[in-house]
Amino acid sequence: MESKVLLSLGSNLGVREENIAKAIALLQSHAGHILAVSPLYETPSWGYEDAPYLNNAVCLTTEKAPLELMQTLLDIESELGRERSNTPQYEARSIDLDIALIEGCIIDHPKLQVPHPRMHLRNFVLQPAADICPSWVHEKINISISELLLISEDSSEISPFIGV
Ligand code: PH2
Ligand code: MG
Ligand code: MG
Repeated sequence: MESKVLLSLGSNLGVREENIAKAIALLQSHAGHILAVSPLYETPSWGYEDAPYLNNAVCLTTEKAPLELMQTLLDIESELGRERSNTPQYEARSIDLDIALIEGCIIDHPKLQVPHPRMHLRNFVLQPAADICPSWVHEKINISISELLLISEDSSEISPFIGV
């Protein structure tokens, strides 16, 4: 069965826009069919002190089951040089690929929670998501992405990324 998925992409290590472009190419070949890609945003590191991120959002359809899709995302992260230490704290990463939403789907599994439990609190997820799927209704909160952005209490300033 095909499902529609909203992904949040982020990078704050290395050549960030290259990492994100390569991730999108790998998503297209390994994860599913890409429907929409949002613009890139420069965003301050949320939740910890670190270099600023580039973030964007991708909407795709996939034949993969959620845990299988998650494994594909982890494989793409490794292929792009993502290194993970065993600490629970956030750390700089070349690429982070998170499942934000799966249409009509709620998952509470030890390895995967959908909707992503913090997506509605983060402008760096909501703003790019609002660019490509503003009317998608959050499956747990029952509020659209565009409305979630309007009522968001995240005060972080995110700005369109112009590049160099
Ligand atoms: N990801 C995090 C933690 N903090 N901050 C920004 N701006 N963008 C991110 O993608 C991000 C973050 C954990 O995955
Ligand atoms: Mg993340
Ligand atoms: Mg992640």
